[in-house]
Amino acid sequence: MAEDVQISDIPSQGYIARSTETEVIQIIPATVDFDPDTLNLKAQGKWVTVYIELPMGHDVAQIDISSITLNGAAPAIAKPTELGDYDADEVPDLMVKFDRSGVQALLEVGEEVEVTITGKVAGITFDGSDTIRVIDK
Ligand SMILES: [Ca+2]
Ligand SMILES: [Ca+2]
Repeated sequence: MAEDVQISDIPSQGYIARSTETEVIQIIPATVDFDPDTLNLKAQGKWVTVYIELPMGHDVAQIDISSITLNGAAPAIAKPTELGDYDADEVPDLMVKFDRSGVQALLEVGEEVEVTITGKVAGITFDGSDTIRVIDK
């Protein structure tokens, strides 16, 4: 497993360095909120929603929508997206949507299911995850 190593001398950039066996990759740790918090695999719906926040020094407006995937597989939908501050914490966020059935196909029932969002902002990879509940009834 790759380990996350904090680089303490550049905290304002909010980078972490992730070491693999062959290289060190610069990753921006994103804050991700997957909505809904409880996903019912039986429920009908068109989309699920994800809000992405980046650490200071990175601009969510520069996120390349086409680079965003959920669990490395489901691509974000090109439209609609929205820049805003949905949780009113003064950190700008980007809302993206994913095809609901495509996401549901990737997830299994569980009380704590991790959903990971990765993508690129200004050419640099970011990732972040949220924990949701997945039910099937
Ligand atoms: Ca959530
Ligand atoms: Ca926010």
